[in-house]
Amino acid sequence: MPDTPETRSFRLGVAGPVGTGKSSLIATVCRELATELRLGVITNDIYTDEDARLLRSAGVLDPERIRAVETGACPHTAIRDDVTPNLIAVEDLERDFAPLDVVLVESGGDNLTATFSPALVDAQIFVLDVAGGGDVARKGGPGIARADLLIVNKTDLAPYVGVDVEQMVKDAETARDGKPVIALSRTDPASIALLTAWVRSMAHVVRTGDHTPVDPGPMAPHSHIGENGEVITHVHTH
Ligand SMILES: Nc1nc2c(ncn2[C@@H]2O[C@H](COP(=O)(O)OP(=O)(O)O)[C@@H](O)[C@H]2O)c(=O)[nH]1
Ligand SMILES: [Mg+2]
Repeated sequence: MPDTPETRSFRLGVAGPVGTGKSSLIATVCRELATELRLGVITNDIYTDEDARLLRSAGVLDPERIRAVETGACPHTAIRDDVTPNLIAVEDLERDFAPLDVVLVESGGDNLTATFSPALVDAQIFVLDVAGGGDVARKGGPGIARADLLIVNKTDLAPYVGVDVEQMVKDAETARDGKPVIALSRTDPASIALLTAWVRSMAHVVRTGDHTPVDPGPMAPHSHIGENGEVITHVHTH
């Protein structure tokens, strides 16, 4: 079924390394915006539907609006190179719950440099956390430098891991040429309000056709451990 203005949602990717808080951020967005915007969620997991189950059990959205794509050994392939299973999942969700305003797509998150193809999402958030170290933002990479929004998450943990949040945000802003950075914690309502305001305004810009999806760029060469324990090393050329 072709996209029509009635069924096409704002597709928002959420990428970033494992454990930085992508699922939690999606749960927060659902909790805050589910009465205002019609939402759906797609998760990408390697072999399971763990993230989808976690989000369903959070009780922030009708469980039927949360679906999982199982990606196999190389989860970023499903958000960059062969986005077909994800596109089908998004379009199915859009059709089953038409009309949806926003579909959030969570990446499998195996790699610091994995980002979404603009063929799959209209805009993307890249999530770092303070526990990953204050210098991560300075190191850059396509998601950090060019995602539409960068989140420095779990700021409540900063005192315990010796990270200066203000400095980390400054470093990130320098790496991003002025594109937005939000220091976020699920315990800080003011930071959550900044996040929801960004989602709301991006949904509006996408709906009015004033946004062109941008590819943050190819990821660095990297290796994985395959299903049978073998090491797979490869590059993505686009
Ligand atoms: N202290 C703190 N922990 C958080 C926050 N957000 C998420 N977490 C925790 O970080 C861990 C990983 O979160 P999750 O959302 O599963 O990360 P994902 O792998 O990126 O999806 C979980 O134990 C969450 O409870 C936060 O703002 N503050
Ligand atoms: Mg997750």
